[in-house]
Amino acid sequence: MDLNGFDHPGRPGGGGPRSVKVMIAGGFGTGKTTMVRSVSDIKPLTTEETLTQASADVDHLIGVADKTETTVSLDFGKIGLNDSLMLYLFGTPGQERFWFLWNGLFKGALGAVVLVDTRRLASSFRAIEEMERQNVPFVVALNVFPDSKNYPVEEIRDALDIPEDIPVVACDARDRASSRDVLVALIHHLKDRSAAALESR
Ligand SMILES: Nc1nc2c(ncn2[C@@H]2O[C@H](COP(=O)(O)OP(=O)(O)OP(=O)(O)O)[C@@H](O)[C@H]2O)c(=O)[nH]1
Ligand SMILES: [Mg+2]
Repeated sequence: MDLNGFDHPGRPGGGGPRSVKVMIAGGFGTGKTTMVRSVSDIKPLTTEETLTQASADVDHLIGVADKTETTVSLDFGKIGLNDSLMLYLFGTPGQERFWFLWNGLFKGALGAVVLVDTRRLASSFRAIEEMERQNVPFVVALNVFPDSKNYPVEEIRDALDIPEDIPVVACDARDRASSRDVLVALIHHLKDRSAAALESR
């Protein structure tokens, strides 16, 4: 795959794939764990606990009523996009009570995927704010559920209040190829940003 130079080994002395830490973020129940599971080359580490009835009110289960588990710490997986680029994937917890973990989790991350469920757009507002606050470049991935409406991308962009240059792509987080395409879109976005930064020097 041609990632336009982003995938060249960056370590002094070369050799071995370049490793990049990528966050899989987004609101509660948007499909973060599903994406890490579907795309990882290794059996992912997940930290899921049973969703208790007590949290049903605060977790806004509309659209994900059959959800039984939630991430309490992180998901971890990895995927080699080609011989020279290895992505280490860190899925964040979605429940508000675990958001305090986000600060530490983002350390050293080069970029992020923010998963969005268009039936519950607001659940991902906080994740987008956090990317901006922590200055982490990101792409938005719309995880399409059977009853998701097909909104024009511009409407989604307006609703999420994100600028033109942030890619918005649709995906099915359960599908490996689709999830992989999202990661490739992120790498292209990172490459475009670093090229633009070099030009403006
Ligand atoms: N139909 C459909 N269902 C999905 C898709 N992605 C995830 N699901 C289901 O939606 C639910 C939520 O998925 P999770 O992967 O647990 O979501 P999460 O973002 O990790 O959730 P938290 O860790 O609790 O924030 C699960 O029941 C999945 O089986 C999808 O693309 N399509
Ligand atoms: Mg999860």
